[in-house]
Amino acid sequence: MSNDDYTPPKVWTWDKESGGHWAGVNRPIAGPTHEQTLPVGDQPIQLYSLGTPNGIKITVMLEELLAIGKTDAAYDLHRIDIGKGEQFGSGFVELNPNSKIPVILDQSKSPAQSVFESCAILFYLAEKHAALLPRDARDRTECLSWLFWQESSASFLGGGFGHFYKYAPYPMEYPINRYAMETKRQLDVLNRHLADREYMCASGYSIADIAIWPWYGRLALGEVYDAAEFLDTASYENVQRWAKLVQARQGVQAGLAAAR
Ligand SMILES: N[C@@H](CCC(=O)N[C@@H](CS)C(=O)NCC(=O)O)C(=O)O
Repeated sequence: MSNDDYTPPKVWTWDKESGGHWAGVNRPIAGPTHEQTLPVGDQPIQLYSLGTPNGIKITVMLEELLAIGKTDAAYDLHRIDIGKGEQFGSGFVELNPNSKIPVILDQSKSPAQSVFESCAILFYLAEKHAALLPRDARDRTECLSWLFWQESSASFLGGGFGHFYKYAPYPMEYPINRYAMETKRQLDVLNRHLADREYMCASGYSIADIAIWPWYGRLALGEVYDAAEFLDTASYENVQRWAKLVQARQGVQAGLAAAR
């Protein structure tokens, strides 16, 4: 296998030996691969997750809520080993047909409410607790714009740049160039936006910061994909300042520790 000897076939078929870090678990079909009942604890929130950027969002959110006295945010964290394919267990797929962490089950509702997609979980928890999402319509709209920005942008960073820079079976110049360019453009979007504000939204710290920091904040600080030098993240000074400000929060530190 090399960079230049591939001609796409007429009809794509699944090459199980395609290599790369995730070749053993990635597949082109949905649905469960095996029976597996999920563990359930006593706390109101059951979180099925892992210490990845999307997983960290939720432990940070829950720890931030606990820090402001929202006792209903107490949670049991059940680790889902995505490297072993636990996201394809029947119990997990029942909660998230998309087979990706994180997922929550809110047992304080009757019947219990499941929520998947990390930003939907952040929004759900912010609504439930009336916290970390501004009430004012204008501020709220701004905050939701950045929340949705994160969700659509991170696939270029994670599935694009991170995949080809870190997980692909061998380095490929074209996709690395393509996704490094887009990642740097996104970092510049953030850098310009943060030039005249402390946090992502004018109203203050919010779920937009909680969604964006585990990806772009930690990338800037050299903690995602070991790519800080390659992407020259030090040059994004406003992102650096914001990333350190968010990182210093007690809830963020607690959320990181829990996710580890
Ligand atoms: N858009 C989803 C993405 C979730 C996602 O990609 N989760 C990854 C880990 S960060 C996963 O579970 N991967 C397992 C797989 O692809 O099989 C979200 O924000 O919740």
